Amino acid sequence: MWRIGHDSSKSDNISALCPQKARKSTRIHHICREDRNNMSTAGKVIKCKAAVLWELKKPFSIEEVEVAPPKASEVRIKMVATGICRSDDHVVNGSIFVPLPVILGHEGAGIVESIGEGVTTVKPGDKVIPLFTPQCGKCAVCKHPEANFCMKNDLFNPRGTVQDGTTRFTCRGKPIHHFITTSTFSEYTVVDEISVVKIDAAAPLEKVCLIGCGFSTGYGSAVKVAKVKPGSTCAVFGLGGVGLSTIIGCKAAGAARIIGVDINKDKFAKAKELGATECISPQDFKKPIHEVLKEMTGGGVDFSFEVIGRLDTMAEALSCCHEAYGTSVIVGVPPGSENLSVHPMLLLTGRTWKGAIFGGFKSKDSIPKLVADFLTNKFPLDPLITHVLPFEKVNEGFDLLRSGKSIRTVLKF
Ligand code: PAD
Ligand code: ZN
Ligand code: ZN
Repeated sequence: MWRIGHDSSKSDNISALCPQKARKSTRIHHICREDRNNMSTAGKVIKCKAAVLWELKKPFSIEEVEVAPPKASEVRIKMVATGICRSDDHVVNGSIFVPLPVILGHEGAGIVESIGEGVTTVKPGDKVIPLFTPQCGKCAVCKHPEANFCMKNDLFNPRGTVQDGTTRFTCRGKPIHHFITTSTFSEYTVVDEISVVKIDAAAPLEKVCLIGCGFSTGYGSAVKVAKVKPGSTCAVFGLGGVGLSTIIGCKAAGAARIIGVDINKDKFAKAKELGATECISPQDFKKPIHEVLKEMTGGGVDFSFEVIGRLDTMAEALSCCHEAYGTSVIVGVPPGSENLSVHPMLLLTGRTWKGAIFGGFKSKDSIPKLVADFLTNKFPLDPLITHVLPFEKVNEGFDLLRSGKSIRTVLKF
C-alpha cells in the first residue's frame, strides 16, 4: 500500500539545497565544523547496538552495527528514547512493504552527535526529533499552504536509504536499510537535514519522542485534518496511542461528545480519562456499529476517525458520520494491496472523506511548536506511556502492543 505513487525527484542531490555548502569548503570552515562536532566520534564510524529486522514475522535481533559518519546535508543522532508504533509492527507482519534487512523505529528523540557539511539548522548537542515525513521546503507539497506529505518522503516506493540513495548502516558486512528516513531503533542513526528538527533544550526526550509520530498524528487528525468544531460530536475507532491522541485533539477543539469505539474494553478507562464521553464495543451489538452510532446521535456524528487500519472499520467510520455534513478521516494504515469499495451515494449526499499522514502537520514547522505546547501543559503525554523498557527489550515491547496490554512502550537507550 505504501508503494503507491512515485516521486521522480527523489534522486535530486539534496546538498544543492544548502547555499552555505560552497563557502564551507575552506580549511577555516572545516575546523569550525569539527570544533562543533563531538571530537571523539565525529568523522568516524560508530559501532553500536541496533535492532535489525532480517526477515518478516521474525523477532528483532539486537546486533552490533556500524554507523557511518554523516555526509553533506546529513546529521548523525545519538538516540535517547523511541516509542513503538503500530506502523512498525505493520512492517514486521508484512502489511507495509519496505526493503529488508532494515532498522525500524520512527517515533524517537535524541541528541545530535555530528553534522555533515552544509548543515545549518542543527548542531552537535541539540535535542532533536527525526521526521518520518520530511519537510524539504522546496517541493510543490512543501510550498502548498495546507499539504504536508513532502515529495522527499520515503513512505511510498520506499528505497530504505537516505536521500543520496545509499545507506549509512552495515551489519555483518551487509548494508542495512533505513526506515522512512528515521531508523530510531539504533543507538545512533543518520538522517538527512530535511528529516530532523531541533526542539527545546528543556524537553524530556523520553516523553516528547511521541510527538515524532503517534501523538501528533492523532491530535492533528482532529485539530488540523478534520478541524473539529466546538460543540460537535465525534467517534474515534481504535483506542491505541494514536486514537487516544485523536481524542485529546477532539477535546482540545471543544467537541461536546466523543464516542470511543474499540473491541478491547480494557482501553475504555483511559479513553474516558482523556476525554471520551462514552465508549462502545462493536462486539456488544448485533447490528453494524455505524447504525448504533447513528441511533445514538440522531442521524450520525459530525466527525469520525478510523485509527485502526482495517477496511471494514474504515467503511463503518464513513457510514457513521452524518450523511449531509459528516466528515470521516482515515488515520489507520490499511493492509497491503487491498481495496475498499463504498457506494458513491455515501459521498453524494454530502459526506467528506479524507485521510492524512502525520496528522496533516508540516513536520519541521509543527514539531517544535508541539513540544513547546507540551512544555506549557497544553496537552498530556504521560497517560499514553504505559511501559518504559531498556532498548534491548524491544521484542518485549512489541509483544505488549500485540497483546493489547500497552498503549505506548518507550524504549530508553
Ligand atoms: P494500536 O494497535 O495501539 O491501536 C489500535 C486499536 O484498535 C487497539 O486498541 C485495538 O484493540 C483496536 N482494534 C483492533 N481491531 C478493532 C476492530 N475490529 N474494531 C474496533 N477496534 C479495533 O495502534 P496505534 O494507535 O499505534 O496505531 C493505529 C493505526 O494508526 C495503525 O494502523 C497505525 O499504523 C496507524 C498510524 N498512522 C499514522 C499516519 O500517519 N496516518 C501514523 C501512526 C500510526
Ligand atoms: Zn507511527
Ligand atoms: Zn518537500
